[in-house]
Amino acid sequence: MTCLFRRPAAAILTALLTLPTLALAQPVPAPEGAEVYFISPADGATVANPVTIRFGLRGMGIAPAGADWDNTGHHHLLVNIEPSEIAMDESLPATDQIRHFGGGQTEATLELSAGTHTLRLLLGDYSHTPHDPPVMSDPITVTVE
Ligand SMILES: [Cu+2]
Repeated sequence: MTCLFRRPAAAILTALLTLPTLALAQPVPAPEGAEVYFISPADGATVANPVTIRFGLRGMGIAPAGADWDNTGHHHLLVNIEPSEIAMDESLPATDQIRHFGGGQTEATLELSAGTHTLRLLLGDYSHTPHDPPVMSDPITVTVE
C-alpha cells in the first residue's frame, strides 16, 4: 500500500529534479539574423605566417566563456574540419581543429602549416556549446606560403 504511494512520489520527484537539468542542457537560441564572418583574410587569399585572422559578428554580442548573457557568445576557429564532424548540441572540445577564444577575442594571430586550409568561425555560448541554430560562417580557404 505504502509502496503504491511512494513510487508515484518518487517518479514526480525524479521528474522535478530532471526537468531543470534538461532545461539547462537545451541549446541557447540564436537571435534571428545573427551572423559570424571573416573580416580578414579574404577567401582565397595567400598569406604568410604568422596569420592574423579578424572575426566579425553581427546581431549578437561577444561575452567571455562562462558569462551567461542573452544573445552573446565567443568565437571558435574551425581549421580543416567539416561541420558534420562536430556535435553541435554539446560543449565543443578544444583541439587544434577547434580553437577557442573564450576571452572574447575578436582576432587571433597564429601559425598555420604551409599549404591550403579551410577555415570557419563558429560561435559558442557560455558553455562552449553552439547556439540553436548554430551561428557559423561560410568557409574560407587560405593558402599559407
Ligand atoms: Cu569555447
